Amino acid sequence: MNIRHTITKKILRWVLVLCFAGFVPCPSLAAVKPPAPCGAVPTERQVNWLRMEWYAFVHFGINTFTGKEWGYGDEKPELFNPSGFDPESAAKVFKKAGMAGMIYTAKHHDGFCLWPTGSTTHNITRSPWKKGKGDVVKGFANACKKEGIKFGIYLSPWDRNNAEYGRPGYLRVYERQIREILTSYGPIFEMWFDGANGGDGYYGGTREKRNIGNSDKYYNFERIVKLIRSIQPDCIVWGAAQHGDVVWGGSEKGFVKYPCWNVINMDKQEEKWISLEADTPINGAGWFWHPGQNARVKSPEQLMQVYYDSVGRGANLILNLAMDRSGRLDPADVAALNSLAEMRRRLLSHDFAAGAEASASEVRGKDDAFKASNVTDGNIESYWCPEDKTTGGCWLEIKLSKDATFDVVRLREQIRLGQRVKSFRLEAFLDGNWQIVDGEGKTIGNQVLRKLAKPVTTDRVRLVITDSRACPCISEFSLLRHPDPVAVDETSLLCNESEETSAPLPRDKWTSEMTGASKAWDGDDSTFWQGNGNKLIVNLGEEVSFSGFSYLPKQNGDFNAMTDRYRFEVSSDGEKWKEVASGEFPNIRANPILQTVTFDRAVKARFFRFIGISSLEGKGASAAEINLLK
Ligand code: FUL
Repeated sequence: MNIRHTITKKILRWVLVLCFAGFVPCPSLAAVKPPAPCGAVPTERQVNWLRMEWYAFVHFGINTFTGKEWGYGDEKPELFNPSGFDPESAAKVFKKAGMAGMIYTAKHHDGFCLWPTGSTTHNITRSPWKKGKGDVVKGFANACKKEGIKFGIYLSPWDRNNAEYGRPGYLRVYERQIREILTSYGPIFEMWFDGANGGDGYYGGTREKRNIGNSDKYYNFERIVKLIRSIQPDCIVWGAAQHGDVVWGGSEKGFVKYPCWNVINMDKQEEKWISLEADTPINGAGWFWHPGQNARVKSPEQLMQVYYDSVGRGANLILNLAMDRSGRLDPADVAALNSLAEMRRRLLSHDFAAGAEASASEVRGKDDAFKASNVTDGNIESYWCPEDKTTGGCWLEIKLSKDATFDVVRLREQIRLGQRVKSFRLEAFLDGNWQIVDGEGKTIGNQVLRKLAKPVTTDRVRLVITDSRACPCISEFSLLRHPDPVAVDETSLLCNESEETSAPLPRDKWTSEMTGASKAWDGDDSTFWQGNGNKLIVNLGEEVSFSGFSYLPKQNGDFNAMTDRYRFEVSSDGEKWKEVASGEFPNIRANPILQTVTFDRAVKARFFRFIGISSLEGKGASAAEINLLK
């Protein structure tokens, strides 16, 4: 006891000597305390997730083989038979692009399970692929592991195949599926619980509409989240009626609204940290692969904008690349991803502010732990911070060693202390004055990328915090340059042999007696035909042979009379009609993209009529564009 006491005293004496000599930071009693957390703070799991920034989504399943976006649930398992499933090349593409991982649709709304589950017979063991011994989930899990990227799972709660759906029996099936996924394939970084519950489906052959009412209540997401936490506590839960960690960003176009808050129930007792994820397909054709989709791939500039509007607003981005019928990524999608990845790399490759001198209107307790230059030290954890009482009117200045030209400013908050900043502006010292170069800044959060109206050349820049929930804690202040567009490899955009593209037929002879009908074939996506009745009758002007049609829903964001169930009929005289197709246009509320319908066989007709059986909202029918396909 005495010996220990003597040793402790000796150590203390040495520490004091070294402190005074300035060799180690002195743990003085007057050490300045860091600010208290403000409101809800993220868990370690959420912080790690936000640092991932972006990752891939892969839609691949029975829909890949039927050309649908939502399967009805009655699809035959025999349809699933990829000729060259190649998860390793896909994982390599994602890794090379700098993506942190991928999420795979192990079960979509059609209920077909792409792993050998014991929960239902509607699964991959019934498909001819690998003589029923295949496991797509395992293929992706192993490929991701090999490439050192993370792996996550989309498991649709809505199951249009299961006979028990809508009843307690299905909940046991679903729980078993979750358990199997979480216990058989190594670490799962995110579980994605889609919110779509469309109603009708096959449901074991009953072919009816099943309404589950309050989905949170039916699925009991609270219990599901507890189950996930008990098996894989590091797994991010997406959706799940806000019982999880992350929610939908509110669009399937890859943007989140700005200002972007990572807290819900702000300033209330039950304030909770929940981050946002923005999802979008890299291809305008939809989430699943469709023949001819290479013509609809988004341009690198469009995708870069998506990056600014998601990651650059403080959310994460999940970018979908669908696999085709062979089980490989579409070369056009890969080329677009590579160009986007190159643009992103160029944007982030040079920070003019790295290591630069910085000063501030004040530093908390004048303590170096909170000094201004923490924002240029490249360490995401260190931060500048003023006194507690300062919640606005403070500034942070960066002084570069020489003039630099930049047009993107990246800011980060130390989110472990909560999201605080409510508004800010950016100023540059130009022609001997401080001039505002961005007066519209609102939230910062994990990061914000502010694209300036035009490039600015200066050696002094200021961030002025105008309002904050509590004293701001800024961890990074970077000055970047928006990259020039990176061209896409053109050869990838050529049609590959497996793609039976359906070319639209000319529409110059079309006529109709219905008011405004021609707006459905004027080649302008922004105009549309909308009828109080539900029929669009068109005279083709001559007999035409065609084997399908395409329908573009209204693009103006108005769901009134937006047709979501249709019947398509043809006639040679405009009097006797024959139905050639009927069905649904799935998911058009969230994703109003071009819908393509292929008939069983080609038809010859002089008239067609497009009948809206139901619409998303209100009465009537509408179409922005209709085409007949060869
Ligand atoms: C939506 C689904 O309905 C789509 O089919 C797609 O899977 C998308 C990612 O989520 O809610």
